[in-house]
Parts: sequence; structure tokens; C-alpha cells
Amino acid sequence: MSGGLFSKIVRGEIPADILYQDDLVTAFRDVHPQAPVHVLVVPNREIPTMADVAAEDEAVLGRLLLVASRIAADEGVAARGYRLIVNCREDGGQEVPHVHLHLLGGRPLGPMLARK
Ligand code: DGP
Repeated sequence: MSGGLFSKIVRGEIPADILYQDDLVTAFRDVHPQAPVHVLVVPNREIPTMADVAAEDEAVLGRLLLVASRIAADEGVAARGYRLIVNCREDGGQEVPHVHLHLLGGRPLGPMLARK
């Protein structure tokens, strides 16, 4: 059994505002929202980073995107648009070592990267 923070959320061991869960993925609101809509979609199985995915993860990776698209529609941000982000390891700014897709929307999000 995996002991990371998001695994505990997936299993309901620590509270989160869960919007969706199925056999492969779980979606919940980010605790520190960076936009009016900020949802995380995670694999139920604890894959540490995008650098660790393998061919056997193809179905779950597809499900992450499909669920993010559905939640964007449910949250009312699909028409104006939104951003999906997956941070990977140190240079990517990843803080939680469990793959997660950020769904951000509800305001103009500006340039993709902060200018140096
Ligand atoms: P990243 O930097 O890509 O690893 O993003 C981690 C995100 O996880 C960050 O936006 C804040 C969010 N987060 C961290 N701890 C918790 C938590 O306990 N609950 C929820 N809902 N979100 C969390």
C-alpha cells in the first residue's frame, strides 16, 4: 500500500473536496488554488513522476485527460478555455511525488511560463 499524501486522499484517509473517482483516477480541488477553478486529477496508483510512467500506464494516462476534460465542462470553464499542467521532478517544480494533472481555469491565465 502506498503511503503518500495523494494516496491517502485517494483512499479517503485524509479529507479533500473530491469531485470524481473511478477505478483508475481521482479528482479533487487543490488546497491552494491558483485560479477560480483548480482541480487535481491523479492516478489512484501512486506513480511518482511522469518520468516513471511505462507502457502499462497508457490507460490511466488517457483517463486523466478524459476526466479533466469532463470536469472542465462541469465546472463551466470549457467554453472560454483552461490550462492543463503536469509538473515533473525538480526543474518542473513538482512538489508532491504522485503524478497529478492540474486543471486551471476561470480567468485568463496569461503566458504559459513566467518571463525571466
Ligand atoms: P505540484 O507543485 O505540481 O507538485 O503541485 C502540488 C499541488 O498539490 C499544489 O498545487 C498544492 C496541492 N496540495 C498539496 N497538498 C495538498 C493537500 O493536502 N490537499 C490538496 N487538496 N491539495 C494539496
